[in-house]
Amino acid sequence: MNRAMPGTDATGGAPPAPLLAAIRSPADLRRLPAGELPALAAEIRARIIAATARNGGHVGPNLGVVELTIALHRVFETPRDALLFDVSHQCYPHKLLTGRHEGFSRLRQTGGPSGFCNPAESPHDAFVAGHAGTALSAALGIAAARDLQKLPGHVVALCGDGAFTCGETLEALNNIATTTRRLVIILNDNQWSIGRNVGAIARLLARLSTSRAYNKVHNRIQAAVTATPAGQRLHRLWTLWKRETKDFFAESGFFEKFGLRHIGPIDGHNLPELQKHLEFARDADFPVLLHVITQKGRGLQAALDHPEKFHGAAPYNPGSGETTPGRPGTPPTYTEVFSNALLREADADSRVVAITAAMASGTGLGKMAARHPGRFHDVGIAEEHAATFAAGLAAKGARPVLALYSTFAQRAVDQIIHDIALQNLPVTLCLDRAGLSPADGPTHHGLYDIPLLRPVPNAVIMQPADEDELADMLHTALRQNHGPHIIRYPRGAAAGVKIKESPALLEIGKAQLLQQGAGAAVWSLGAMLPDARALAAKIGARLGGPPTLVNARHAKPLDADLLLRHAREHRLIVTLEDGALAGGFGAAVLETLSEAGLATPVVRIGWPDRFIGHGTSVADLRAANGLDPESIWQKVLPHLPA
Ligand SMILES: Cc1ncc(C[n+]2csc(CCOP(=O)(O)OP(=O)(O)O)c2C)c(N)n1
Repeated sequence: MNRAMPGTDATGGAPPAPLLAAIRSPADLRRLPAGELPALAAEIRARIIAATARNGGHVGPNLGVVELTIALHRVFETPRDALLFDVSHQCYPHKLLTGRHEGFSRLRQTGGPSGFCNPAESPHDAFVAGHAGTALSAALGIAAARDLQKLPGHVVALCGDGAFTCGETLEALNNIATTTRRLVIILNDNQWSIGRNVGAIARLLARLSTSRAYNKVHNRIQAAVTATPAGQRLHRLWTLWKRETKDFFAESGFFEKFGLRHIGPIDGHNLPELQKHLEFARDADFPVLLHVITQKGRGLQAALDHPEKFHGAAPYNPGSGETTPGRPGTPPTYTEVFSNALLREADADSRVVAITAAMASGTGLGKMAARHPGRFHDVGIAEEHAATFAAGLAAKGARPVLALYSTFAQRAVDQIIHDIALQNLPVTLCLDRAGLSPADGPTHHGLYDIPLLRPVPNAVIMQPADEDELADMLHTALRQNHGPHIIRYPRGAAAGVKIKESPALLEIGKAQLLQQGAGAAVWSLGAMLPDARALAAKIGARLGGPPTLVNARHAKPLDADLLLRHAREHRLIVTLEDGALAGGFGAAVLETLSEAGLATPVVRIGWPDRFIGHGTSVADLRAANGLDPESIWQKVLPHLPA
């Protein structure tokens, strides 16, 4: 994994990095003279920019924590000490300092290092992460196990300010002081989640970080006192200082009330400062929260100018900041189609309210926020709250649309069951990235939404085969007086069909018969339709006549009438879905046939019962997991009627 691929150099086009090249492990870093560290930081930034410019990735978060990560590895000794990164999208400097710089140009590519932490990749990675808000709970568990076994070692959790909008972070905070005396929490405050951080906690942190203003004012008072004449100027500064200190000391009590010693804010780019404070935290026999102010995107002008775009960027030109344009004629993404379709619905119906959990741009809600700010809510990284909040809105007559990535919706399963479905409330859940997020990998693939939500009474689960159907499904869902209605769609370009002038009302639970044939019936869900068509063509050639082809539209409720008819009229059913097979759409087909006493053979095409890694492309991961066209054909072939 740490070898450069043929045709690429080991640094991926970054300038030479002699200091980094000599660091095989953090022990080498600790031997480096302090005077060399700024040059090392520059080398790390250059490597991050080179790799992300080529492969895409989390640019801003990583450029912001270079000095912080160097200081952490100077003070703590992984793997004896556990260093946990929340989300772990900011772990690139950590990877570069823990023996992974040689393969780093293959970051997020097939065979290269993952963009997130994973103990399977390195013993220096203490815990898997990709979802926000887990670091504190996991760190506390590790600390509790250490205490129980009387083991040596420190535990450090690095959490962004965005992570403090997660319920789980606050739940862990509530437990720390009663669980351990030795835990170091780094609050990496850059004021940004993916977009600007939101809510009262963001405001609280912003006020806390004014202690820098407090310091500045304090210094100016000192200067003014020694200057003459001080007069009014001194008085004005004095008043300001009092206000700042009052706010600061009042707010800093927030973390102290949880039993933590709150230190900071300190400058997260000042290595000696960082090292000094980290040493204090390391040696303390009480839990410490070190509040560190960093600049997201530091060292790349484009990332400083556009923090949201460069939170996680597609491949880009480091000079201009331009991302690589899509091929001309590429259809719009499903996200863009959803964004426009929602706007149309919201324009026509003032009950429509959009909700995001810190993913406004990723889920396409930016236009809604701009056009109907009063009907747009960014609740922070709080999917559970978002779902119950949507239920509350629906209970009082609104038509909430909750836009989440499929993988993050996993957080809200209880709320979808207990707060939405149990009350049959008309909430529309739009699950983007249903299917693979190839470069991000297992933490981000959206493969489990159907199995998680299919057993939920009252839930309707739809998946459009193209962008026109997505608009129809949203239109349809918003016209129901019950719910939840769940619409799932994948990352990336839609099918490229024309979207009708006005969306149509679909019949819930009805499939679309695309082709009546014989021998075998191919039932496809959503964006698997091109694969289903290709498979149907091969089956047709083999059987000497076309098979039946169906666009299922629904994973729940299934069109049982049509399915049972097909099971009786054909000798094989093939199902295709872009989701986990266990409990998925094909499983629903099997259950329906079994309950009707029909034994028609069913071949199910979907993702197997194992976690799927990261890779350069969907095609790579499909090929590696038996979902490429040839593998699909080989699975179906033995079951075709003679
Ligand atoms: C449960 C969950 N919801 C949404 C996301 C998407 N996401 C990834 S990073 C991020 C923002 C994190 O902000 P912060 O913790 O401040 O870290 P920073 O990127 O600023 O370093 C979000 C919302 C996620 N990873 N997990």
